Amino acid sequence: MTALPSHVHDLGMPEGPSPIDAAIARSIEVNGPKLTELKAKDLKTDQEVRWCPGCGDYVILNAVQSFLPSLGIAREDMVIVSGIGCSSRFPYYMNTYGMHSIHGRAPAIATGLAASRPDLSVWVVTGDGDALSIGGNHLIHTLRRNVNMTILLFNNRIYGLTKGQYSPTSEVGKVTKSTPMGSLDHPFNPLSLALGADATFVGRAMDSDRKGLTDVLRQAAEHKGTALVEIYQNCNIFNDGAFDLLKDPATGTQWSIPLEHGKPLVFGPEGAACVVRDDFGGLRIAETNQVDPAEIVVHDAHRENPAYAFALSRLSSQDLRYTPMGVFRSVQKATYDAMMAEQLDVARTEQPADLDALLMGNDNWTVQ
Ligand SMILES: Cc1ncc(C[n+]2csc(CCOP(=O)(O)OP(=O)(O)O)c2C)c(N)n1
Ligand code: SF4
Ligand SMILES: [Mg+2]
Repeated sequence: MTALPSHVHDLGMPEGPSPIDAAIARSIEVNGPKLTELKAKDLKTDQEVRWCPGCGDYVILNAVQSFLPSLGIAREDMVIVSGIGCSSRFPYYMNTYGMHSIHGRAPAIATGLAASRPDLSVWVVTGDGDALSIGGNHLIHTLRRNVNMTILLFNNRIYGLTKGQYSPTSEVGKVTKSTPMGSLDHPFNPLSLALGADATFVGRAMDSDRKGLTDVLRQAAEHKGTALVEIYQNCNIFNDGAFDLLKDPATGTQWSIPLEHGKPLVFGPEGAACVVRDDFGGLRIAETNQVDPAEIVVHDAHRENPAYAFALSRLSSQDLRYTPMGVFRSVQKATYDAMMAEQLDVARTEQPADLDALLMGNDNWTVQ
């Protein structure tokens, strides 16, 4: 195998301050520390919020506005890029920089921004249609490149903005305006998809669970590289109650598996159920009193091999039974933006700039 050139990182731990530290340092340098003392109200805008009353997007907006100030980043150093959809109206309601961009292209636009302005805290807000239908290709390539940004994927399992067509996360058999006899498509599991692209940070949270959502957001924000957070979001107009099985206190504890790094995967009323390894390298659910405690899997979000996190993502079925919630995977790998900056430094310092030579290239002919 050819050795990497000296200016290219191998896949070890990235060096230097985290993006948040860099953004804070710059913000303090430019604005002084006082401007970073934000409150949730400082992040609200004067825009009329156009979501339907009762939409899950409101609670996510509130959670994000309450949480972001704790990062200590100035408003002008935060950017929220979205695509198209109800969820993608998010930047209007955040008093930060932002861009309501093109359908499915938010990760591409955010990639350009994050790569050229590593001092910024870059966030993408997208929906299940925006991210996984028209934007599927952009999403997977951003994840594999590990560009430094946090992607919030609001999954309501429906196209909300266009009034209720089925989406790539709708269940098989879903009856909608565009599938009057029931959807025939097998849905994407967004986290399995992301892990298949070797995403370095993958998490899942519920819109109405302020504590759980904030906890995942914090870990995602601190991550160096692309963090994907799937947020189950209720669309009370076109897909109401989609996540009630997990939200209802009577059933939620039975079917949700809380993920905490270093803790055994025991869940359900009185810890009656647990996660153990199956015979084929995957995971399966067992009754806690039927297995040796040593067999119970201890959650390790930092495992380098994505196979474990992938197996976790496959525990849940379309009907949401056995749904892990929390951080599935959080590993460090060199980021695209840092490596690109290094290449640019090398190009600037080691190779004299010669525009004519660049335009002519190495191979050219004169046609007579
Ligand atoms: C190029 C293009 N194709 C299709 C549309 C129509 N369209 C707008 S939003 C949307 C899907 C939105 O679904 P999702 O991303 O799940 O967002 P939600 O409204 O559910 O939050 C579609 C198909 C469009 N605006 N532009
Ligand atoms: S259509 Fe659904 S997702 Fe869109 S604003 Fe209304 S409730 Fe929210
Ligand atoms: Mg949607």
